[in-house]
Amino acid sequence: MKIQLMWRNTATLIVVMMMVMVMMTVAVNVTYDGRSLIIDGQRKMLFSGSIHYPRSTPDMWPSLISKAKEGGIDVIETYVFWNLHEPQPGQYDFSGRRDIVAFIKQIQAQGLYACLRIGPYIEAEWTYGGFPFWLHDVPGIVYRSDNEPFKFYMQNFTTKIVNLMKSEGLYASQGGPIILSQIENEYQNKEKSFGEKGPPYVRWAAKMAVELDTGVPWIMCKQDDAPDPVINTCNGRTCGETFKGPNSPNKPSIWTENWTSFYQVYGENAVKRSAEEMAYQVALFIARKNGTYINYYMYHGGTNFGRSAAEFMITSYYDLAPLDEYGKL
Ligand SMILES: *[C@@H]1O[C@H](CO)[C@@H](O)[C@H](O)[C@H]1NC(C)=O
Ligand SMILES: *[C@@H]1O[C@H](CO)[C@@H](O)[C@H](O)[C@H]1NC(C)=O
Ligand SMILES: CC(=O)N[C@H]1CO[C@H](CO)[C@@H](O)[C@@H]1O
Repeated sequence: MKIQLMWRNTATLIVVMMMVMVMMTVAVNVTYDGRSLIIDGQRKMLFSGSIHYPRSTPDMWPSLISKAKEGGIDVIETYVFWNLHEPQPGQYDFSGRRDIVAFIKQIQAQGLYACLRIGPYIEAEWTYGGFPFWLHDVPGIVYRSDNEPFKFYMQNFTTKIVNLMKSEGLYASQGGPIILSQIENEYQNKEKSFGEKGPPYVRWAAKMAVELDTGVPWIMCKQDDAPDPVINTCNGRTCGETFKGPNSPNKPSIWTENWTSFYQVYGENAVKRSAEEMAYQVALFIARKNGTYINYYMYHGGTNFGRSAAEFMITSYYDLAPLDEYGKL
């Protein structure tokens, strides 16, 4: 009896110790140089895949992520969807499909890294590009420009998300899975329309993000002049040909959106892209552009539920990605 009890206590102790060891988070240092991202002193060649948490249901997340892992993916990339999280100013919602913390923790549980693309303007074929509609009623607001009311709300939401991630210990610098964050999104495409208000906005956005002190690098996609230390990255089908390269010899070459297919609009055909052609472009990007991080956009597209799709978009999103709308290979 006594021996049995001792044995049981010892077994319990071992189990508890193992649980503590698993839960003990080890801060990981993420830096970069001209060759690659460097994680804990090791150079990394990373393959990443986009999965947007609100385009599937939480019960699908574990299997989507594990199938991506089986497919050789190291990093899951997702946008953050402002209008889902702040439907009214200051009223936040992180329930159900909006539970970004649970999504990131699932990525961590499966031993993968995460790239958090906060935007908070994300486009993403999502209604209003992710902006909550109430922004429209803020007096004097001009979106995505050197405009005080806009900058106030952009900083407010970005800070909210960064603080949420920090409070859950989700940055790699805290032992979490997030190794990169993104600010803005393909802004250069639109920058000219803002005239002289464009460049100071880019500088402000970069500085604001860096000052949030996440302990991991920031990126700006399709922004050739991303201010230091923010890394400029490439989006497109043929970055192995088109990317002008990092804007400093100290920044690595990163491809944040490699379109595996394309979004489909009403009345048009699905866009197919062969695995061979994509593999060729990835090889070119590595060989010619010193590429060390490649993200497949999308790895799983999923569903535009309710009225969340942008105009003309069908409810199915990137159904021809490696995982189809329902998560099948
Ligand atoms: C965001 O703005 C609200 C007021 O609308 C304020 O209560 C809150 O503290 C701000 N949050 C941050 C992180 O600045
Ligand atoms: C790739 O790296 C080599 C060696 O560091 C450098 O000479 C070259 O300019 C780089 N190419 C690009 C496209 O950045
Ligand atoms: C320039 C361009 O075509 N950009 C697209 C990149 O991909 C995202 C997501 O598919 C779209 O939102 C952009 O319009």
